Amino acid sequence: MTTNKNVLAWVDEMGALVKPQTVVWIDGGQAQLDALKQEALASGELLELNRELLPGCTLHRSALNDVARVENRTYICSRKKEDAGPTNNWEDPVVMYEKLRKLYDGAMKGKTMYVIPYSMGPIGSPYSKVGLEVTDSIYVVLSMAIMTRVGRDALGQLGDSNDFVRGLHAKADLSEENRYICHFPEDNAIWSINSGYGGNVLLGKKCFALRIASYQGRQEGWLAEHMLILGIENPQGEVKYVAAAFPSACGKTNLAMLIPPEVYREKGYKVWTVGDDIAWMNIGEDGRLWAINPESGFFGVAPGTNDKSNPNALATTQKGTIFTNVALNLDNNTVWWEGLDKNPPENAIDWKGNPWNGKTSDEKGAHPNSRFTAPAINCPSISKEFSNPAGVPISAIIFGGRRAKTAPLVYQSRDWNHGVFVGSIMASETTAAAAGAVGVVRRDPMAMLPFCGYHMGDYFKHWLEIGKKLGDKAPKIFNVNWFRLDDEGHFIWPGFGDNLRVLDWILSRSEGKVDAVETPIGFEPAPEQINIEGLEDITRETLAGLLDVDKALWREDVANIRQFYAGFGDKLPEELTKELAALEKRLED
Ligand code: GTP
Ligand code: SPV
Ligand code: MN
Repeated sequence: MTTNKNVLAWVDEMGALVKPQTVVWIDGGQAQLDALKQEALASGELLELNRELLPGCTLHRSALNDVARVENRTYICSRKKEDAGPTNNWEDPVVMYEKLRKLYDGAMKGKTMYVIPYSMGPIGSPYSKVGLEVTDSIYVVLSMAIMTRVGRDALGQLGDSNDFVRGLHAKADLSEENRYICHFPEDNAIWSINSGYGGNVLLGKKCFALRIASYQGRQEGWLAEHMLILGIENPQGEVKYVAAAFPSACGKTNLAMLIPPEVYREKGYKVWTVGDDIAWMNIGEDGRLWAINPESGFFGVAPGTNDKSNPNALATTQKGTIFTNVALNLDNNTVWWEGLDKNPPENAIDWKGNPWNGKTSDEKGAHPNSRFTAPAINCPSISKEFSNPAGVPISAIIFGGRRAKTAPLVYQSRDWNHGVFVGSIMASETTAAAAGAVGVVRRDPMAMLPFCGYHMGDYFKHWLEIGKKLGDKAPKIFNVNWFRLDDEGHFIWPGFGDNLRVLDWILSRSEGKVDAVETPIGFEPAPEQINIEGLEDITRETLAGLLDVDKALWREDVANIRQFYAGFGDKLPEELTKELAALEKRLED
């Protein structure tokens, strides 16, 4: 399929290590993918769902101990420990390669090794990059074919170049003690073993498009970010784009596909989805920041997705989708998850593969991190710029987390450097997207804590430098929090489609069209500047509460940030230390 000597040599080298019975190259054609799907159906790796209701859709169950990203088994193996920084696990590449080689040795004996060439980003875009993944899993092949542009086109994009990311994946025996997700940024390499869960094994996604790409972006002067990209079309037909970074399971997919509230729809507002998880952003010839979505599908959280919260996501999953770890409704051979509707199936199989009665069981039918892998082209709100090689120009950057208190509904940073500070102090309650405790507040700068492939102090510096290059063409930077709770523990803000009301203010501010109120943490709308027309339970007073800045809480936060910052040592840019001191000062009065 290719004459690229670098590619051929690398595939040979991987084959010699894992010793498969056969090697199959993925060409990207439908015939081959269909045949592989049949093979997976025959072996039980995939289950076919109702052909009329969910055409082309399948269900997959991963091993019970393998249902989320494993951050404690994820390593950045740069030559120098310092280059991985305090937020990453590190091991010397020589040591790690040696250890892993033993695990991979013969790991594909008697099996097929699939070679997947793929492009992250539209074919033909100067911002796209090519990767190769070898794997022993058909589930991985079929998922990669949804999530990325696989096959001959990707090899065409690469040509004779040696500039490709080398991904080695083997499910091996799924042993937890020997599960490793290792990145070698200086070698453009990713080695993943003993997992079959999405974020650990679809190597184009977090491993390449964030961990390796963030490292590349720093060398080459661009940004690889954990951000959704969406376009907002106003009644005049002008579309403005924003990029937003929220931690895992904090609302990127939902925001990216939002349906405007009725008052906005009536006026002619529309929202267009460009990406739901990752943005690669380059400074364009016009000096502005341009973003592409390197992916071609959505690996979205299933629970909570329904025809009210996210009808576009639900529609996207109705054909050609792989569901992972959701419940199977035996009555009609469809899928179910918590929050899909109020009518759980009685005659079902839960995500673990056991008989399950949704009406009587105390257990969940779907895993909290169960997912759908769906083609982006299915999405009713997909942007016509989705595959534009140039990307889309970004007017505003939005950071946000899941905070019960402290962070207000929205605020704007004072300038770019302050915006970088706001991103760097992001905090959020942990979710089921990663193994470990859920609901614990942790600092998650730019939502990149688990995904930055190098020292985070250097990452902040890189952001500051990009700001200098962008100058007055830089997007404005904001922070949002949809997750403030009332005293009874309910979300105060309705969220989802109504988040457009906040985006509306954000866009007006980026265009300098509206005033704002200065607070110690940044600029906020006055309560009457957020359009609440048509919202039943939200009054001006509720909004005032949502926008309230509790100085005592923020002072506590400052102390916590100072501790967090201390971990970066002298790599922490002075600009950020200054911003922290200035915030503290403003909180004093
Ligand atoms: P990853 O794919 O892990 O990166 O997650 P994500 O950031 O795309 O999160 P997603 O949009 O899938 O949302 C995760 C959870 O947050 C779901 O249970 C949603 O129902 C919930 N959620 C999303 N948006 C909102 C919102 O505006 N308000 C509230 N209260 N919940 C939301
Ligand atoms: C996330 O956890 O942020 C995801 C899912 O988008 S995974 O691909 O598993 O990382
Ligand atoms: Mn994500």
